[in-house]
Amino acid sequence: MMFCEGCGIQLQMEEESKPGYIPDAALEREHKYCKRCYRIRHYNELSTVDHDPGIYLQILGQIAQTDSLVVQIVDLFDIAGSWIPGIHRHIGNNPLLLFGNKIDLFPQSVKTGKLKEWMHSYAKELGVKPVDVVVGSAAKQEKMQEVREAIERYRQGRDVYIVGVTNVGKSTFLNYLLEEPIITTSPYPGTTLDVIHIPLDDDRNIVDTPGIVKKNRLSEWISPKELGEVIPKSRLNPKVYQLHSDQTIFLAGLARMDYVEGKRQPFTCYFSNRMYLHRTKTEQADVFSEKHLGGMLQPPADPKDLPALQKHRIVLTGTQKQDIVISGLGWIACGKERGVVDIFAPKGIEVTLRPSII
Ligand SMILES: Nc1nc2c(ncn2[C@@H]2O[C@H](COP(=O)(O)OP(=O)(O)OP(=O)(O)O)[C@@H](O)[C@H]2O)c(=O)[nH]1
Ligand SMILES: [Mg+2]
Repeated sequence: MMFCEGCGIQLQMEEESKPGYIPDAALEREHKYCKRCYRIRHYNELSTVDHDPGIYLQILGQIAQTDSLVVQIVDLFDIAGSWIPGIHRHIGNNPLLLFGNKIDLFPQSVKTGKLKEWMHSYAKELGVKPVDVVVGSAAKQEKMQEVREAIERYRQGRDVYIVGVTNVGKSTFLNYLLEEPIITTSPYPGTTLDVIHIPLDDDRNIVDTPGIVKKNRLSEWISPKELGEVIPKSRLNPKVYQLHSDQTIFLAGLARMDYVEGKRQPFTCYFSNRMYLHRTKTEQADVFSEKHLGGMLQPPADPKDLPALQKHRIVLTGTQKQDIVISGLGWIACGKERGVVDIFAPKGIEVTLRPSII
C-alpha cells in the first residue's frame, strides 16, 4: 500500500474522481502526491473532500492505546475556538504538551508569559493538566527552539502525536521539523486527510493527524475565495474606535457590534488587516446593512452562504479589561467602563468573553 506524502491518504490509480488518485506517470517522482495535493501545491487550488467526522475520533481514540507524548496545537488567535473538546478523555494517560501557534500575528509588545499563563488557566478551567505550555510561530519560525526542546524533553523516547482542530498549523509545524515543506499545508481547513508518520532519529515517529472540524468557528464557513480576507497572514494592526452608546461597528458582512449602553470608551478591533470595518449610528445600522451587505460589506459576497445572524448580549463588568472573541474571526478588546454590548454573529458561531490578553 502507498500513501500520499502530502495528506496521508491511501493512493489509488483506478478512479480519478475519488480521493487519493495518482496518475501512473506521477509514481516515478521522488515524492508521491495525490492529485488533490498536487493541485493545492502547484495551483493553490482546493477540491473539498467530504470528511467523515468519525475518522478524527477514531484516530484520537487510538492515541489513548499508545505510549506517547501528545502535542495539542492551538491557534493563539482563537484559543477557545481551536481547542479540542474533551482532549484529556481522548488521549488516555499520555502526557499533553500545549503549543500555542501563530504568535507572529500578535503585536510585538505582547508578553509571551501572559499568553502562556492564559493558556494554562484556560486548560485548568477545563480540568486539563498539560506538562508544559509553549508558544511560537511554525510558519515564521519565531521562538521555535523552545518548542523543539520541550518535545525532546517530554517525549523521553516515545512517539509524538500532533493533534488539533483544522488549520492551527500542525502540518506547517512538521514541515518546520523536516526543514522541507513535504507535507501539504493550505489556508483551507481540512488539508490533511489521514495520519502521516515521520521517523525520528531513534526509530520512533512523530505523527501528523487530520484536523478536527469544529463548525463553531466562522473561518470554517467562509468560501476558499474569501478566506484570504478573514484569516490574518501578518502582524495585526489593531483598529481603535472611541465609541459612545448607540454606535455600531460592522465587521465586514460577517458580524456586527452594537454598543448599547455605557460611557464613551475605546474598543480595539483585532481582525485580519484586510477585513473591512465600518462605524455607523446604531439607528441607521439596519438600513445600512440592507443596502450594503454583499457589496461594501463583504465577505460574504453571497450572504446566503452563512447562517442568519444571532444576537449575543454581553455585559462588561467594568472591573477589568475584557475581550469579546468571535471564534474564527478575531476579537474586540473593550475599555474598562461598565457597559452593555450586543454582538450579532452567524448562528452557531461561538462568541465568548475573556479577560483581556493584550
Ligand atoms: N500566521 C501564521 N500562519 C500560520 C502559522 N502556522 C501555520 N499557518 C498557516 O495556517 C494555515 C493552516 O496551516 P496547516 O499547517 O495546513 O494547518 P493544519 O493544522 O495542518 O490543518 P489541517 O490539515 O486542515 O488540519 C496555513 O495557511 C498556514 O500557512 C504561523 O505560525 N503563523
Ligand atoms: Mg494538516
